Parts: sequence; C-alpha cells; structure tokens
Amino acid sequence: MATLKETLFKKIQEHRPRTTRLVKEFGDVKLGEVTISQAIGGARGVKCLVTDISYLDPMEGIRFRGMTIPETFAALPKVPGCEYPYVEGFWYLLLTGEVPTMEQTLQVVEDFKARAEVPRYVIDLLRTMPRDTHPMTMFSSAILAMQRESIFAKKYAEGMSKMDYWDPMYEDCCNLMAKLPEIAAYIYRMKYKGDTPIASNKDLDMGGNFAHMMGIAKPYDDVARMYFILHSDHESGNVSAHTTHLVASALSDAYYSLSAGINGLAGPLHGLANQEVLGWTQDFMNKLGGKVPTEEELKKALWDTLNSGQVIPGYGHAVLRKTDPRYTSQMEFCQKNLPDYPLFKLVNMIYKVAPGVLMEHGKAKNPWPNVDAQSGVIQWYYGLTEYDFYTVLFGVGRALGVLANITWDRALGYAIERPKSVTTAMLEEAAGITKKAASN
Ligand code: CMX
Repeated sequence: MATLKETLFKKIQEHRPRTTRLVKEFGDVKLGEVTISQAIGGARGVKCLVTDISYLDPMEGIRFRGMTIPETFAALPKVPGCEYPYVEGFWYLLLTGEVPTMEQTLQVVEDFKARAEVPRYVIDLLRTMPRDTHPMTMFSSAILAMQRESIFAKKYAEGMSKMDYWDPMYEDCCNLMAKLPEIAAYIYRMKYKGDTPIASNKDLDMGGNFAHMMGIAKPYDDVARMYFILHSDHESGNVSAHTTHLVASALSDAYYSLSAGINGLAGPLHGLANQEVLGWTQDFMNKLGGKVPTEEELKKALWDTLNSGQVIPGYGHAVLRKTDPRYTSQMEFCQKNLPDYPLFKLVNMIYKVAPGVLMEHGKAKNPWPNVDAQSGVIQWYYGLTEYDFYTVLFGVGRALGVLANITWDRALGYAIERPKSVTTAMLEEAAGITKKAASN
C-alpha cells in the first residue's frame, strides 16, 4: 500500500503541469478588477489566492476537497465505537483530495504517533511564562520555539532543488500537526487545572488522545474530532490561512508560518470571537442574576452592545451570506447530545433574535451566525469553562488546513507574495478628485 507521502507526490506530479500551463499560456487572463473600496477595505472579494484544499461559497458554505461538511463526516473512516471520523483520515483527504481507506487512515494514525513527542524545551518554555499569559500566546510561542526542528530550514541551508521543497515541508507539517494536540492539552492542564498534565496515551487516535490529555471523558473525544475538522480550513483569504501562506511564501518554514497564522487567529474579529461569544453570554447572564432571559431582554442587550460601538461576536462574515454550516453542524450535535442544556437554549434564542437586530441596525452585510457562535456551548457543557482557551482549540483545527495548504504552496512553487500598494493621493487621482501632478 502506498504511503500518504507517496500518494501526495503522485498528486503533486499530476498537478504541476496544470499550474505551469495556466501561468505560461493564460497568465494574462483577467479574474476581475480591484476597486478603491477593495483596496481600502481589506481586499474583500479580490481573487488573488489559489487553493484546492477547500472552497467557500457565500451561500452554501465550505466544501473540503469538494465535499460539504455532512458529506465529509459521512465519507471518512470512523473511529470504532465513535460517531466522528479520524482526524488523521481528514488530514489525508485535505492533502490528497482522496478519501482514505481505513488501512490508509491507520497508517497516518501510526505515523503521527511516531512524530508526536513534544521536545522537553517546549515544556520548559511554557513553564517559564507567567500563568496569566493568554493561552494563544503560549501556543504560538511553543510552535515558534520548535523552529530549530525544521527539516526544511536545514535542507534549504544545505542547498536543495526547488522541485524538492515540498518534501521537507511535508515532514515539518506532519511533525507539527502530530505535536499540536499535546501542546494544547499541556497548556490547558498547566494553566487551568492546577498544573496536572496528563501523559499521552499512544493507543489512541488524535481525537481520543486529546480528550484523554485534557482529562475530559467520552464523548469529548468525538467533540474534539468534530471540532478540529470543522475549524480546519475556510479557503485561503481568512487571516490565519492568509498569514500562514504569506509568511511561508518567503520560504519561511512551517514553524515560523504557523506561529504567525496562529497570532492572526488570536484577533477578536477572527478566531478569538469564540471566546468573546462566551464572555458576552456570561456577562449578560450575570447581569440577569442567572435567570432565563426573555426575548425582549436579549434584544435590549444586543442593542446595548451595538450602541456602545461593539460588534456582536459570532455573527457576520466577510464571505458567507447565510448561516455558517459549521454553526449548523454544531447545532445538530447539541440537538442530539444536549437538547435541554440552558446555555444551548440561550444560544438558540440569540439565533432567533440577533439576525433581526443586525438587519435593523443595517451595517453587517451578513446578519447570520458564524462558526464561533455555537462552539463554546459544547465546550462549556463538557466542563471546559475556561473560555479564553477556546481559540487554542480552533488553532489545533486550523493547523490542519493551513499546513496542508503550505505543503501544496511549496509543491507548486507559488511565488513570494508581494501585492502593490498605492498612496491616498493616487486613489484621489484615480477617482478624479485631484488632477495628476505635472511631472517636471
Ligand atoms: N456586529 C456588529 N457589527 C457588525 C457585525 C457584527 N457581528 N458584523 C459586521 N458588522 C459591521 C462591521 O463592523 C462594519 O462596520 P463599519 O462599516 O462601521 O466598519 C459593517 O458591519 C460592514 O461589515 P461587513 O462587510 O458585514 O463585515 P466584514 O467583512 O467587514 O467583517 C467580520 C466580517 C466577521 C469581521 C464581522 O462580521 C464581525 O466583526 N463579526 C463579529 C466578530 C466575529 O464573530 N468574528 C468571527 C468570524 C469567524 C472567524 O473568523 O472565526
């Protein structure tokens, strides 16, 4: 049976001529034009990134390698006795575009186990950080600290053909991916659970082992599998994916690149929104003295947030124009596993009220919930109430997507990123507000 790496290499060889042909024969074909509002407004909608790992349709939501979320969950081999698939099988899918067999999946499970040991100096580094350091800072620092392990950096320094870049990049990405769950769980147990780390159990798959190291009983293993897969990839333009890709485009290795991407994920408009949602909900509940709110009370709280100039966390999206299917997928999990949980009921009530409030407010282009609106409820239900840790969970999942992407970036020889900037005066000139200055 071919290994994942062999299968990936075959795919890379098949794909390379497609990219080469596009650039050589069709390089001048236009994909669109850039307007002033796009230049000022975060390049929204500008088509200048290429990825085949996932695609985000504004109305349908994400597809991983062409598959919707339900199709992905149904197609991948499941862990025996569990409802969700192996994360390792999903990694195989993201990298190759092929649904792996159980045998191929288990090969990745074993491969990751062999790569999973976290170097002692990473633990030492984490332990030197003040305990009130945000867990995302710890997570990002741990990843960056391991840069000395980079095989890509070593091989590059020795001298290597561009055609071979993907190989050490793949090795770095697998090494990193295999270690991230243990790093995350270590941070959690050190920071929030009285410094009581739980040793990894080599008999378990990634999701099972993560739940074990977190010290949370079943079915949290399935929660972890679901969570990592749902948060993995959202095409290439979001801040964490784009940052990882951008840094990697300078031939920085996977450690530098992922650490940078994780820093982007830590922004409140991006991944940190999952922490903000729970913070907002808890503040609101506290103000009500813990009683179940009425829709009117909820509406008022949402307006208070908007009127104070803040955003409603967990709502809105730069691309999506409907309820995020990642939200729906988690809602279905809740309906099945915790239908009567008060926090779930409150989140459902927010779902009923917030879109109307946002529409009346009239600013957000998308008044519907995104992935972050629902995710904290599930974590809270299973005892993970330290909500400033939630973005780390997002980060472990997001690594699957961005690391698969930068492996392919290297395989296809994508160029160093260098968009062009203009000055405000040039924009005013283009707009016809001012005349072009006469050249002397
Ligand atoms: N609450 C209040 N105002 C909102 C809003 C929300 N949830 N979503 C958008 N808006 C506002 C924007 O702040 C913007 O206001 P200004 O014109 O004053 O700048 C206006 O509506 C237009 O924004 P938009 O085009 O609809 O949205 P953007 O593409 O600029 O931003 C996002 C997208 C996600 C940053 C924004 O919707 C937001 O801030 N949401 C809340 C934070 C959140 O949930 N982020 C997580 C997203 C998913 C993820 O990456 O994890």
